Amino acid sequence: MLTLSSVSGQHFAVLGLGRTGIATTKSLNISGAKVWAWDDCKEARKKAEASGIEVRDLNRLTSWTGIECLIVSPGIPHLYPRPHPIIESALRVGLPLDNDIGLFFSHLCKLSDAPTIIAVTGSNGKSTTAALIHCVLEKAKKNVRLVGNIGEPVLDGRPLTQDEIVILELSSYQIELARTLAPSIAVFLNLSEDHLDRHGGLGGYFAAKRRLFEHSHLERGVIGVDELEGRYLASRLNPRQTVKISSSQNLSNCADAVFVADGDRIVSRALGRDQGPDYRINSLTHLSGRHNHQNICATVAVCCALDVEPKTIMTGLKAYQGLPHRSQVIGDFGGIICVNDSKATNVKSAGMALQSHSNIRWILGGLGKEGGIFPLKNHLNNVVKAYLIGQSAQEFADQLGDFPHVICFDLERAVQLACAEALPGDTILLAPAAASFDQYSDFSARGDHFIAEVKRQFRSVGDKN
Ligand code: UMA
Ligand code: ADP
Repeated sequence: MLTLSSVSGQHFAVLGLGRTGIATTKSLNISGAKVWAWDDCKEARKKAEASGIEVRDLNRLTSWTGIECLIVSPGIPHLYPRPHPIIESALRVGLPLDNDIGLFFSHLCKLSDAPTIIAVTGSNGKSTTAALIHCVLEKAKKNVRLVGNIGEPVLDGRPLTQDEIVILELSSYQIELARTLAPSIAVFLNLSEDHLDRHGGLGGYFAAKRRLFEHSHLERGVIGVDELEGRYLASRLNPRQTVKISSSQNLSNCADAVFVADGDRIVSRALGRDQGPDYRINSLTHLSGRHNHQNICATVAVCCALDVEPKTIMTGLKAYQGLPHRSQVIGDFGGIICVNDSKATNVKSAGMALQSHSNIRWILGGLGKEGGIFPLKNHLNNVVKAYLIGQSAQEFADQLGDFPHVICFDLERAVQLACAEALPGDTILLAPAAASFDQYSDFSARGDHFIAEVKRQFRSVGDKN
């Protein structure tokens, strides 16, 4: 647990007692601050109380006087689609809102010997890129830690040391609410539609991500310029601080990109010319696809900024083990490949998955996002049949029209049917293009369930044979 400077004796309110809220409350408490914490879920409150946290119903507060700030968990809406009532009440009296990320950076800004912070954001590829950077820097024998949206709250963990490099994955929710942001290296991978309800549309979503680059501590911005938003963001930064990366096949979009994926290699360029060294990526079959090449480009750019040798970068890329629930091959069951891409929670990432396999029996659905799966209608060439689950099943079925599909509602039924109908050479792919919260606590619970069902189905087929 991190001890924060300058909060001793202050009084905070914390809303949400999931991973973030628990870690934040404990960190504030050990730093000498008083905390009143609340969660709308009784179970979460009980768990928090059992670990010594002072739970107080913030809905019933008659006055916010004496409270410094309301610390909000990332999953709780503070503005759109409508603010949580406790936040609305705090805003009415002008109470500042902040989060664990803001507290973390505010603490670092007070240290004379702060560690290096690398922050990674983007609509897709954050976790993969953050984990890749971590893997390469470990190979370079740096003292590294990987935290943030990837699952480890930033205020959890051992005390920070000056020689440390913190790789911090940040979601738009986390960036938007943080009152202080001060990474020395920040990465923007890409932007596509996601979380639009929480940001009042694409403009609000992009504005949230941009905040990561709007401060004076930034030494290096690594920017994916394959979309207009990335090119715009790069144009706002000091060119000497900016490293543009591209995995686009359209070179006119990236004439001045410094690291470019051209299929087989990552090329480093300056003034439109190849400068070398090249990074041969065709052997990295565990990081295949244009989307992963974008992640590799970002990793190379960050590690070069930290003066890691090209040879060590390649060693780290080769050693990368992959993360569960992202293009995770569960196995080959008599010629039927099963892939768990539960983290493909939006249209763009599901589209990447559909381009990476053939003869796909596609399991999708959940808590659908604005626009549903309409843009994926152009990516169905590799799909044999769709198996629809979750709240969005009917909406997605309507959008698929006469494309072969079946409404299964739950994952158990979908896996059962897909396994029964699949032929050798087929791929059974979970790439939901939707959030998981209608049926699961999160994407990893959904992915774990998929893996268990696949194994169960093929075991029972094996038993019958
Ligand atoms: N809660 C309320 N009232 C509400 C809504 C929620 O009290 O109206 C309570 C819930 O009962 C629960 C708590 O808030 O007890 C959950 O808070 P949270 O949703 O912020 O979740 P945490 O456990 O704190 O996890 C968060 C991130 N979750 C979200 O952003 C939704 C985790 O990212 C992150 O790993 C963790 O902090 C540590 O930093 C997950 C995620 O899905 C992986 N992120 C999204 C994504 O990647 O797309 C952004
Ligand atoms: P995030 O943390 O941003 O959600 P992940 O690395 O966890 O990203 O990957 C989430 C999903 O997006 C997975 O389905 C993965 O295959 C896909 N993906 C990974 N990198 C990219 C990228 N650069 N562009 C588009 N999709 C990507």
